[in-house]
Order: sequence, then structure tokens, then C-alpha cells
Amino acid sequence: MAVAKTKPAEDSVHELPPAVDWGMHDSQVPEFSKEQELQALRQMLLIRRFEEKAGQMYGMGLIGGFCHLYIGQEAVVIGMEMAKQDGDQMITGYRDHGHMLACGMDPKGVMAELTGRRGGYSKGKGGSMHMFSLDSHFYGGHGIVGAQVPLGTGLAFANKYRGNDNVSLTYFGDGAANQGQVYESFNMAELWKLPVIFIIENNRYAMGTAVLRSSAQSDFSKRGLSFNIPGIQVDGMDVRAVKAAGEAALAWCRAGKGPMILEMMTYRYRGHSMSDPAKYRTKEEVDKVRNEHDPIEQVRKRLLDRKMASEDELKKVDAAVRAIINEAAEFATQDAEPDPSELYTDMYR
Ligand SMILES: Cc1ncc(C[n+]2csc(CCOP(=O)(O)OP(=O)(O)O)c2C)c(N)n1
Ligand SMILES: [Mg+2]
Repeated sequence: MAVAKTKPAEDSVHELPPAVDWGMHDSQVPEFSKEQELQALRQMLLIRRFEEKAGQMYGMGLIGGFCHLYIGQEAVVIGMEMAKQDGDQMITGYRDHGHMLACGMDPKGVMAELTGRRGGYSKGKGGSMHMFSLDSHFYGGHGIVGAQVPLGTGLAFANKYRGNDNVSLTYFGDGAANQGQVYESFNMAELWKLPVIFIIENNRYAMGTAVLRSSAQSDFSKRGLSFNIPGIQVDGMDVRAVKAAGEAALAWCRAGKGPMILEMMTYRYRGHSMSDPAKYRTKEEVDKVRNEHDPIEQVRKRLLDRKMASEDELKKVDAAVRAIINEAAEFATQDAEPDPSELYTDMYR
């Protein structure tokens, strides 16, 4: 009897999954007003310029340890931010700077944490993967792949227990989606109808492993089917589509119907972390997504094509964002390092 081939052909691994179109068709995506387009542009640019600066500072030796950049994925977190209401919590993995900036954390405090300075969110002792802000309802920053999923489900449990109206936005990657603890969380979330949105950021790779090489079911929106959790596949490069899907999922959760899965089809332009030989994909693949789907360029083009803004106005937005980032970098370079006497304070031992 012939044995079926289960491994994808070597060369197909480098291609984007053929079944994926980029979500909704253009005619179904709700339009943004000029104000919404500009807000999305400003916030996505803030993340991109922050990450570019962090990359430079890492190269200069000002940032040490692990550092995972979010460049390319900005529309996911900003679309969700535009949909959510104050009080909704956010939790994610280690690719977390964008999430922090999106929920209003101070770029100075985030950058200073990266450089290990006193003014950082964890007083310079946590670094890239360990920052939290109760004021902004941000619960980290988790280096253990998938660990944030039960924690995010716990946040939703707390919301239900306290009888408030908040929803937990629990972000994780396509790689994390293969973790066992994710499915234990799905079961409890649906059983107890917890207000949690499982946002799977499918950026096509887990470190150097393509989705098709590691996932038996690569349509992650269907991963909740056996628990009766509905899922939607979303064009995660179009901030308008993300906001619309986010609003639908938030309404579902707030109505007491339990969890929902949003699979965001997205892409990371940079390596997994700062030391990534990138041998697992071609430059052409990266360039194609960047040229045809870039989340920031899409907004910029719409604003110009529809004459909602001039080149000059857009340059001013960029300059204002750069000024904020330069100020954050300056602070993170000048601020003092923690005093050695601080070595054991705020630490679990
Ligand atoms: C439990 C655990 N296993 C393995 C690792 C090593 N590791 C770090 S990131 C990563 C890939 C995760 O990829 P994905 O969930 O797709 O997130 P992305 O990096 O693409 O944002 C792995 C295997 C880890 N940190 N924790
Ligand atoms: Mg991934």
C-alpha cells in the first residue's frame, strides 16, 4: 500500500500558504474617516519608528539580551486598539513593544527598559520581554511560548467573576497555537463563557519554521471548532479589517457569548530576534509582502489617493513621530542604570 506523503515538498515551504487570501475582499472592508486614517497612521508609525530605533540601538550595543521586533505587524495591534474600550486587558508574548505603545504606555519608559535604565517600566531590571502596566491594563510580555494564553484566560475569568464589562485580548503566535496549554484554555474559556478574544498573530513563521512545516491544520481560525469557539480569519495587514473584526468579537464577548478566535494574517519583516540568519525564506518573499501589503503604506496611499491629506501633512505626521522616538532614545541613553543595591528588590527569589 502506498504511504501518503505528509511532509510538504521542500520548495513549497517557502511559499506563502496558497489557501490564504488576505481576508475580506476590498468591497467588504468598512471605510475609515480621515480622522481614523490619520489616527491609525500615527499610531502604526509610532510602533515602526520605535522598532527601527530599537534595532539601531541594539546594533550599537545599547540594548542587550533578547529583542523581538514587531515591524510589519502594526495593523493588528492598532486595529484592535481602535476597537477596544478602556479597561479591556491586553497580554502577549515576547514580541511585545508594539502592544505596549498601542495601549498608551510611554515610549520613554519602554525604551529605557530596553536599555536597562532606572526609568524603565521594570526599573531597568526586566528588559524587552518583562514589562507590565496596570494603568494601561497591559499584563506582559511573556518569554515562555504560549504561557500568556492561560494567563489571559484567567484575566477573562476575573472579569466574569467581578461582573465587569471588560474583555481580555490574549495575543499569541502561530507557533504558540500548537501548545497544549492553549487547548486547555480554550476548553475552560468556552465552558465558562469567558470574555476573551484569542488573537492569533499568524506571521507565517515560528522562529525559522514555516507554518506549513509545523501545523497539521494551518487555518488557525478553525482551531476552536471542537470547543464550539467561533473563529474569523482576518486580513491583519489592513487596519480597517482588523478594527471591524475586533468590534464583532468584542460585541460577542460583551454579550456573554464566551470566547472568540481572530486569526490575523500578518507578516514579520525582520528576523525572529536580533540574531536570525533568515535562511528559511527568500528576500523576494519579504519584498513582495512589503511592496504589496504594507499596513502603513496602505493607509498613506488611501489618504493621498482620496485627497484626504497632502504629502506635506503626512511628512509632518512622520516628523512628529520621529521627535517622540528621538526623545525616548535620548532618555533611554542618558538615564542612570539601577543602583547595585537594587539587585534584589522587586525580585522573586
Ligand atoms: C515553551 C517554549 N518553547 C520554545 C521556546 C523557544 N521559542 C521562542 S520563540 C519561538 C517561536 C514562537 O513562534 P510564534 O508563536 O509563531 O511567535 P512569533 O515569534 O512568530 O511572534 C520558540 C519556539 C520558548 N521560548 N518557550
Ligand atoms: Mg509566528
